[in-house]
Amino acid sequence: MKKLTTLMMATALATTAAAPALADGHAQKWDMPMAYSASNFHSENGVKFADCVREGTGGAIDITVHPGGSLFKGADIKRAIQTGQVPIGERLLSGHQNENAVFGFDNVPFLATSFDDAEMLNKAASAKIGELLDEQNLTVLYSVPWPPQGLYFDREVNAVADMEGIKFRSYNNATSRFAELTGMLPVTIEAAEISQAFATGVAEAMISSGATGYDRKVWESLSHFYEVNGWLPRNYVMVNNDTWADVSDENKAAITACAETAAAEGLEASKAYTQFTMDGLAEGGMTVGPAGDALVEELKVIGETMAAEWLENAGEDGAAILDAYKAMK
Ligand code: PCA
Repeated sequence: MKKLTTLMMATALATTAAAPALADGHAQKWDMPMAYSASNFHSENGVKFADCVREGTGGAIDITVHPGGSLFKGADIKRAIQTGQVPIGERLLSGHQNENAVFGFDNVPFLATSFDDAEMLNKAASAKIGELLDEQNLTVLYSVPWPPQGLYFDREVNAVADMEGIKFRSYNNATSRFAELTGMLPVTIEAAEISQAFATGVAEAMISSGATGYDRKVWESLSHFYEVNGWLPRNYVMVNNDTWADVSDENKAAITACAETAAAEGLEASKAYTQFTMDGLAEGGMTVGPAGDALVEELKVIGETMAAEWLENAGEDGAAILDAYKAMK
């Protein structure tokens, strides 16, 4: 008994010594839900961010990443952070265009089709996005783009007419709208569930990055990936405003520095993952290559319709983002 007490005391002392920054002696545990698979670059980047925060705050803030939609599904993560069910989490912001069309700024077809342009568009939008999210009790820590979006099918497709009646997996309102305009049938499915959806025929096509098709091994069900470079949607890591207000200035500075690193490293990982995952799709047996010129022309017409609809819905805020972006280009 005496031995055990001594051991416990020694452990307590050791713990205190290792974490001198903790005012009350306890680390704050932050659960961080993420929607995409553990092996995805966003999730790996999130784990590195959590490690950086743990180290930078001297152990005061201990973030545990829950990837793959295991704690909350993608669609529920933003609300969970807003309401304080979790202090922090990651979400594809364009999944919330129904709340405010401006949240879909990074999903306007053919507006920003390269990493450089997507970063510029993000610069043009970030102040407004930060303001809108703040009104929803959220503070943005960092955001990272997905690789360019291309079309996946279970068959060869050379024209929009070939898409008629195909069951199309969508991940937000804009991708559902894309399906409607191309004569496909949209069904919204989380990335974590697409392998199953394609295997069972619930879906036969989607628009996404090479990354998501690679992560979910879609070559088991799909045969073609057409590079379209339609847009580069972004994932946002956000913290609840009340949680953030309770963080000391010193720890806020440490977390902000980690967020800057995560934004920069996430961007580089996304770039590197682009070719790597397209090669992976080809190795899996898929036909991978640019969409044909005729198809691209048709997609551009549909893109114009979607861009006009977005601008109408996003109003003055949307127009201001477009103006700022064009001025930078
Ligand atoms: N992957 C995510 C969103 C964009 C992407 O490339 C998905 O398909 O759900």
